[in-house]
Amino acid sequence: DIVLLVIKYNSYMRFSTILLASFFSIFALKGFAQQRPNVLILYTDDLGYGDLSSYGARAIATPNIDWLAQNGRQFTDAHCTASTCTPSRFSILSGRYAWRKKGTNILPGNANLIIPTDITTLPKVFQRAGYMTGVVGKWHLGLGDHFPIDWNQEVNPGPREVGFDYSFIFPATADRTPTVFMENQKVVGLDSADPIKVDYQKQFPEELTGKQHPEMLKIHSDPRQGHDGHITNGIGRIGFMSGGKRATWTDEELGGTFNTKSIDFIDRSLKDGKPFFLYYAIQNIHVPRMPATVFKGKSKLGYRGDVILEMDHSVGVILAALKQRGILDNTIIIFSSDNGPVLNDGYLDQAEQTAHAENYKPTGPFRGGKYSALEGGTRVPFIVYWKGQVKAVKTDALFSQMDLMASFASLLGEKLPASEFTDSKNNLETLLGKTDKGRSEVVEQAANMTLGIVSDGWKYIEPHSGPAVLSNVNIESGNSEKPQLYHISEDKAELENLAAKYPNKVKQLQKRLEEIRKE
Ligand code: NG6
Ligand code: CA
Repeated sequence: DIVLLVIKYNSYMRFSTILLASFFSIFALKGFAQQRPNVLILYTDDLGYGDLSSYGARAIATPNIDWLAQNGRQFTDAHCTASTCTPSRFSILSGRYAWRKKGTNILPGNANLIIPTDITTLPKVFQRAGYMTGVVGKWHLGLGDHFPIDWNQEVNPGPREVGFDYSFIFPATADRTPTVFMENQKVVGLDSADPIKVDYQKQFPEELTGKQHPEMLKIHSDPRQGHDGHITNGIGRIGFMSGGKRATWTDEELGGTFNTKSIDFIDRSLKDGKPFFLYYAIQNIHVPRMPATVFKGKSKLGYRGDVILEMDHSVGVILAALKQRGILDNTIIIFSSDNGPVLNDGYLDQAEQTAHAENYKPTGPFRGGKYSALEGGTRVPFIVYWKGQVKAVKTDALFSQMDLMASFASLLGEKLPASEFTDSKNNLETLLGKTDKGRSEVVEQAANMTLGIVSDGWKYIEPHSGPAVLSNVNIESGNSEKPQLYHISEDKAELENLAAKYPNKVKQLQKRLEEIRKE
């Protein structure tokens, strides 16, 4: 009897174990899928190191981003790869230095896609791991593969071919035509009776431009800097455009629209039971700075300050949405910027005057800014939040946005193909605060293609001709005919050129830069 009982018991156990096991394996997989963290990158445009109260700004308060900084890991030495937008975005998405590839500098609004469609990208790493991937906001990486782009059809290749399941973007910048939204690579609100044409050389006969009709403008462009082409919503743009009257956006609605589209995307991923990867490329605080009406006049810093407040509010809206859905704790949030700050970038919006009056320094302790080879060009705010996983401790570790690809691949157990060269390094431990050791070196790219290298506390900037100050934007370029060497860990503002004093250090860094160039 006992034997029989044992046999019965055993077979019962075996059966129920099989049942339980199959139940658990389905369940466990599902559970695993649900537990894998969502990843949200909040990538702002032209936000400087000194533009956040958590990074020392006094004339402005950014409570939502500060909350991320206080409860997450705040980097003080993190870099975008370039001091302008297109190359930095190329790098964060492809894990490669943009200067390795021709034609990756600031793109016009009618350029073709510059990210090859056959390479591994940051969103493709997430796709391979079963994530739903999306991009919302500013694209500025080109669209299509032939010229001219037909804006009245779906434009391929684009974000989808780069690895995004969903896209809601504007093609280039807010100051470039075409001033339209595109959802999954089709213009939103397109009217076939009013087809869209874009040109960057010549004006369309029926078109009104800022140059000819300044009386139609609600914000004036700086005559030295153009932005006097097509008029949309009382603002002159770079480039020309005809048609698409119903499709053109209103600048004041950009922030709210992108927030809504981001949250809709998050909801779809929840419905599908998939973790999400969202690259939310917030269009603020790039020119034309045209805050939502409720933010106009809210800061002491003119429209530039107002759009910082609006951008911070957007972060708050997204945080609240995640919290409401119970997924804030299981979402890794990264906040950063694509290049350093600029006050006058083409429109007379009082940014310079108000900053001056408030003794406001958008680059914080650094010199230079957007376009520059100096540190203000690429050292940007960088915050990582992940509840319970990332300790709320500041770090001085050197970090590059380009490393997100290899680091997330490591987190997700995805291998980057060995045959494919990338510059992206697995620095997951640095990202998540397991170590304070960062990269040993990083290359910085200026708008004029000057390269600099930061290595073990030193920075070398290669000689380059050109003015020391970019007069239109009033930013120090970092140009010098002579090699520059700074002890950057001590001399943050790059005030004392030590090249003559340490010629061997100069040689060593020159050599290293050449090696990296040839990799
Ligand atoms: C510059 C524009 C500037 C801005 C920038 C791109 C002029 C004189 N200036 O060429 O206004 O649009 O390109 O900014 O045209 S970025 O953040 O997208 O790199
Ligand atoms: Ca930018």
